[in-house]
Amino acid sequence: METLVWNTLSDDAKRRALSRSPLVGDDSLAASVSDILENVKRRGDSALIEYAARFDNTEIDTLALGADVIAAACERVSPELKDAINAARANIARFHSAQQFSEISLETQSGVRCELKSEAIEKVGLYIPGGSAPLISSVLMLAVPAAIAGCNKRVLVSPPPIDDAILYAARVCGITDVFQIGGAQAIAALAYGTESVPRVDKIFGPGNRYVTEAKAQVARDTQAAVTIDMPAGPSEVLVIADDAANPEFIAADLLSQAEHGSDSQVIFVTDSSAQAAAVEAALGRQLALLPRRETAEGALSCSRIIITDTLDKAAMVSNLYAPEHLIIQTREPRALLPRIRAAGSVFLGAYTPESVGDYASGTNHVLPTYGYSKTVSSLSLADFCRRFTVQELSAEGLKGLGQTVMTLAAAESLDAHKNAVKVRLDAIAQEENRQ
Ligand code: HSO
Ligand code: ZN
Repeated sequence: METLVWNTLSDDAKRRALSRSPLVGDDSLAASVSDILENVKRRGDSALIEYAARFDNTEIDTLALGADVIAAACERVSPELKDAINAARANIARFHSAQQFSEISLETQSGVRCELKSEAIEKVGLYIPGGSAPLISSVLMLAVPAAIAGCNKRVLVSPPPIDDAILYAARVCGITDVFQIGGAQAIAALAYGTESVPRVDKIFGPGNRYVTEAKAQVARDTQAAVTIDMPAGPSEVLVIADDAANPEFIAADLLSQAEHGSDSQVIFVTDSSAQAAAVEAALGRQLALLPRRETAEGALSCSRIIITDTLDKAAMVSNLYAPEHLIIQTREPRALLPRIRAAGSVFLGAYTPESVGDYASGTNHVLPTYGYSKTVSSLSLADFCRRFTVQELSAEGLKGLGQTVMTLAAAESLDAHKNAVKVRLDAIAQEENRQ
């Protein structure tokens, strides 16, 4: 990993030190995704079956997985893995149940009542990637809050063949609608609906660049009226540590993120050059033993070690980068927390590896990447709900507020608005005169 000393860098070099690799999105990607969307919109299920053969090398004749197929898959999952899935599910459920919205109802002034309410999104689509690492944990991170929020229709899609443990995780979360479709075509099916796949209101979940591009395109399609969870980029971690931290722990955390993909980015910030050297050495040792060494090496080649003169500076560097995951391994990790302005999820202390949040502590692992943690929040129960307001005025309330509204409406030259108040105030005055 490249090692940089922060206060020797020019402004430009500082920017480069915290830059991410450009997202690979080109015109040809956009065009092939839009072809797939069109094809699914036009031809529905038969297009999806063709794509399964072409892109997933799987001949299928039905898209939906029946309860019998799911039950048989669950039988094949080991008791040990089932226990782990159940334990993780319980913690995720505990943390997300505690996020229940509490309604607001108050009078902003006498006779003017305003309320804030929340309702579950009716139909949600949950995309689970397939491939070399079946993301069982992502099923839990999406399906648990969807169930707690009360989303009526929860549709899970994943490329065929779907891993048995993914089906088990879906079943323990009460998901019954499972379709073996992946890639951009799965996003199209969720956005537009087909003969067998129901159309949904919001699409969640990670995916490759085709999936990400498809989510972006359907979200822009006003005809589809579908929204997505959040913008997605490669996964990343930033670790802040002082000289007291264990370099083996730090290296292990950096590698746990690096093994996700060669486009993942890991950054290590420390106020100790001895620690920087110790972590480099530990990385070398641990990397040699990793089955996904090549992937991790790819990620490390565009990752950095940054040396700052103080831990406060390290926090400032982290805020500039706005990482998806931030791990703090210092003598007093909590003391640094008030300095942290932007991070998707923070892991405090020597005994809190990112892995616990990835799987089982209870927090959600769907987090803003690519610097979006400056404005976008960790996935939570609120993402499966929509909020709306209610207001109710008494005659007294309108008498108290009416003039303010009429003055503002007149200033905007919107006479009909003013009139909607005036006709009522006149009626109230007439009624009062009659009494
Ligand atoms: N670190 C990933 C989540 C994950 N890790 C799933 C393991 N499985 C992105 O936050
Ligand atoms: Zn991970």
